[in-house]
Amino acid sequence: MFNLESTLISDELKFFPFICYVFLPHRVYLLRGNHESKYCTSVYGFEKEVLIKYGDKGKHVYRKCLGCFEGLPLATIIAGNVYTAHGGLFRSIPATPSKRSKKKNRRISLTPEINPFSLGSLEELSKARRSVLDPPWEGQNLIPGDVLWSDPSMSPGLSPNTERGIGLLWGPDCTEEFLKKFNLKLIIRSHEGPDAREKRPGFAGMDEGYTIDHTVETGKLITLFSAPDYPQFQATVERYNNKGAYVVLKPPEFNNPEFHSFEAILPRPKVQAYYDYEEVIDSDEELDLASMVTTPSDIIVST
Ligand SMILES: [Mn+2]
Repeated sequence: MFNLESTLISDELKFFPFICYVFLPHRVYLLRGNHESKYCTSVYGFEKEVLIKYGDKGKHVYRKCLGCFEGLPLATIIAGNVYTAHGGLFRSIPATPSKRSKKKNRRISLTPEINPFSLGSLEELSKARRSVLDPPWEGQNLIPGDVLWSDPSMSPGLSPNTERGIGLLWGPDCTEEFLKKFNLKLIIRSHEGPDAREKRPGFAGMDEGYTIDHTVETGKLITLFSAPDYPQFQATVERYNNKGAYVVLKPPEFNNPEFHSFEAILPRPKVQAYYDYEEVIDSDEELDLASMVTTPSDIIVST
């Protein structure tokens, strides 16, 4: 199992699993990551690279890629034991209140101690509308954004992921609740490379390509990061030189991962960035939410 981050074509590692998936659709399972969106592919150079490399067919190719991204599954359960997703856990979305109760809720929401978040169920996840070019951070369809953008925390409970502007932070208690409730043993997610981990005190670094984040009664939470020497483009000469990793899960339980770390080939082959990485924020943090709004005109352009 690999868990990658970059969406640049230049990063061929990303496209290798995709090619495998195209040729062996019943053998290879590919999950969606937060970079498989209109917003991230436009900010981090993928769109520009496609438009330049494919010339007058560029727009068509880019639209087809977005169509693939939109159709990718959000999560999998392996052998009934292992939950895998790019970001992680997700909230429960209560049914839309009627106009009358909405008014009532507004009054209630003044009480600060009420926690509006509770963990979502696998049934809610399976019913979520995943066909969105950019998972919304507001409104009713919040599960896709949570699954793709959330991060674990060492503090208990569920809270908004203010650093990213979308998704949640979940504590070890949520990991335990989720594993126990759905009779699972292991959560494997990605989404945090060495640069993101540097800003997360309490968590291990990503030097080896994986970390064990929560060890709870029922099982474990693991972060698996398969992009070595990440990020690909940096304004500074100094690099993280992190290893990437993949895991092998073996029958019958599939819940005791065998970790394999690997190094990047150095020096990296020379490739173009197709975005201004000295200006654009380092990782995929602090979303520019305003530019992420998919307006009806965007949809027309992109279909
Ligand atoms: Mn990510």
